[in-house]
Amino acid sequence: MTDSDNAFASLPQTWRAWITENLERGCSPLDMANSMARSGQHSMAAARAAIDAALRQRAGANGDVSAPAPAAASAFSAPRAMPYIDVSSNRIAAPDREVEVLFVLKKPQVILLGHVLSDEECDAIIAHCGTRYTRSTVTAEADGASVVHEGRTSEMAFIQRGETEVAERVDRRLAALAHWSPECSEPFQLQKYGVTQEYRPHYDWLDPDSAGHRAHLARGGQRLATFVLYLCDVEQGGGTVFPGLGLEVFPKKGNALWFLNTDGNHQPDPQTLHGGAPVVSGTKIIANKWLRQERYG
Ligand SMILES: O=C(O)CCC(=O)C(=O)O
Repeated sequence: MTDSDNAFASLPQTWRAWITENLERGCSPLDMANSMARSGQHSMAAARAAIDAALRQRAGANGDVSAPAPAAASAFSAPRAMPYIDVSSNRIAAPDREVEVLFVLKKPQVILLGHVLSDEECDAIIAHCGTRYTRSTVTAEADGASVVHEGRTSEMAFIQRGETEVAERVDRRLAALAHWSPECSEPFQLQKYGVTQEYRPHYDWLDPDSAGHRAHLARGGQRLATFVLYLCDVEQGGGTVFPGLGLEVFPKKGNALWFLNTDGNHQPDPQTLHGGAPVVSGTKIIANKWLRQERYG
């Protein structure tokens, strides 16, 4: 047995069982290494070495002759694909529309895009959802259920894939802008805020250490990036705020705010804390689009 194989074999039985079980469930090696490191019982390097060794052992047991040579193989060495917006020019030619780059914050990446939707598209999406809104919910950490929360007082409505031509068109446009398959994203979620309504600061990424979030991670993986589409202007208040960055973006009809929720290894980025400030006057309607690691639904 080589030293690197020993990294797995020398772990206590409970950790070996945990690694084996989670690999069988298809968990991401990096998420697993992070959880091991967060337990305080392993360094990140030791956790990665143990998971690599377990993966090699599995490949050997499955007779996988295509598995890379043991010493060189690592589940952690390859950079992972990320959605991205090409901001090398001040205007982006999406397939059916020219979009403006209004600002770029580099780290964490936050980009404001103008003219992403036409006024008619915004109006059509709002009209399509009509009166179907219900009180907004959040994902419960304990069991993943959708629950009403005092920190999110808006109302919400969903547009399923294929439900309306205009949403499909915008979906394809966003996918092209983000260089990401439209199938690796959640359906549009509309949020409507009346006066005083808000969504207090929170993260969009799903926490691999929360049992409730794990159920959602199993369906499409992590939320890598967020688009917030502003479907109307708001008279006063209702900005999208990033308290840790000192940044507030005010809604403007047709604009879209983009931010990455993870680092390049698909790990949650704690700098992405954000929220919807209370509306002071008027109504705010946005559509959220979350880009996932894998095909969703
Ligand atoms: O209302 C906003 O501006 C942000 C909304 C948001 O963060 C969310 O719905 O997750």
